[in-house]
Amino acid sequence: MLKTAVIMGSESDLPKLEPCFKALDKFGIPYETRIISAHRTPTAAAEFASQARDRGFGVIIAVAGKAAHLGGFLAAYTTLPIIGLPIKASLEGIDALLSMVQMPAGIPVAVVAIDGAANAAILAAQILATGDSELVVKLELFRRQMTDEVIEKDRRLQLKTLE
Ligand code: RP5
Repeated sequence: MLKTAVIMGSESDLPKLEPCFKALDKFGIPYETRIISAHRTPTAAAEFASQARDRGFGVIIAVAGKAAHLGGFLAAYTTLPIIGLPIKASLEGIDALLSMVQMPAGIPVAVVAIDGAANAAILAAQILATGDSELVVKLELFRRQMTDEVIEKDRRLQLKTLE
């Protein structure tokens, strides 16, 4: 199976990533986690992105806060899909969201919600699932479980309301 790279701009982003790792584990997706900064270690960032496809990665999650140019920087060096995960590190995370989402035409970065770590992993799974039927089955099961949970919660609420 193709791997997912989770690249964060700083160690300070790490506490926000638990739901991302949890979801990748749930889907059995192999991943590599790195701290690589677009401005503090730009050579490492360029090198990682340039080699990522040959190293067996299928998608890269770029995690960053503030002026979050990491996703766009990595995207400049690879044609792999990049998922931007904007982190709330200042200005409620709006700075990071806009920095990631407003890529000029030609070099896209697909961006999830501010601190939307679980969705970054689920989107990575959906991208990888285009070439992996086992992953499709896991995603469908995940959807069914989510639906069942909501139905069950609704049922319990109805019972409570009738009491
Ligand atoms: C970004 O700046 C990082 O992704 C982090 O979210 C933010 C703050 O970094 P630190 O100053 O905490 O290292 O590069």
